[in-house]
Amino acid sequence: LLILIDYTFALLGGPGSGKGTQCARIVETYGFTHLSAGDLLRNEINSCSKNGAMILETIKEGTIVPSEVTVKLIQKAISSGENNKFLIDGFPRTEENRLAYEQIIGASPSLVLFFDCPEEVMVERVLNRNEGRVDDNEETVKKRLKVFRELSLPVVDYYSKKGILHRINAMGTADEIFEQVRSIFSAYEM
Ligand code: UP5
Ligand code: MG
Repeated sequence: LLILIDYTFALLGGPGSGKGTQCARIVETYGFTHLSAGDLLRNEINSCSKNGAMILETIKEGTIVPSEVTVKLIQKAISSGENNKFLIDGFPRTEENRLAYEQIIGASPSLVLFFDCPEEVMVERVLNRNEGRVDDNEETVKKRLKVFRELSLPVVDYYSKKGILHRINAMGTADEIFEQVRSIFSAYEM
């Protein structure tokens, strides 16, 4: 199976760092297809799929769903995407995720945006969100931050060494953050 992808940009950052918010703006301005790994997993819970119960437990714990499950959902979403420009939001979040993506999809992101945000700001945003997410409580947020530090930062480091990482200061207003995103995209002549 060959999937032709023109651009795959990954957005990484801790819980509440603003990935989803900025993705919505990028979609509006640049016409990308937004694939949030977390949303794909939450859809699986709601559609009562065979993995639903396992995914729910994993998200409640703030740990990581087995790579194969997530990669297959992303692969399916890519093949039914409306265009060939994808924003992969919140994935890969472990080195194992990254390798599974490379092996199964046979590609890697062409650019990675890292939303760098102090932990206390992330916690405040998540706890104020009020969208009824099972993982938006103090206990789970602490676990999500720990997982981010221990498992996701090495992925950020990997892309940084590869020279495709752009660090974004994720503090400030959504408008200010989008200005930074915009300047990166304009360098790509998007
Ligand atoms: N907000 C946003 N920007 C703001 C700003 N500049 N100033 C003030 N407020 C701002 O933003 C969070 C909140 O802050 C919102 O209320 C927003 O209005 C406000 P949002 O844009 O939603 O941040 P985001 O980075 O998307 O935060 P999210 O909580 O979605 O990040 P996570 O990475 O924690 O969540 P995700 O959905 O990606 O994953 C959830 C769980 O799924 C994981 O913990 C894990 O268990 C599982 N998962 C996997 O196992 N594997 C995967 O590959 C992906 C997920
Ligand atoms: Mg999100």
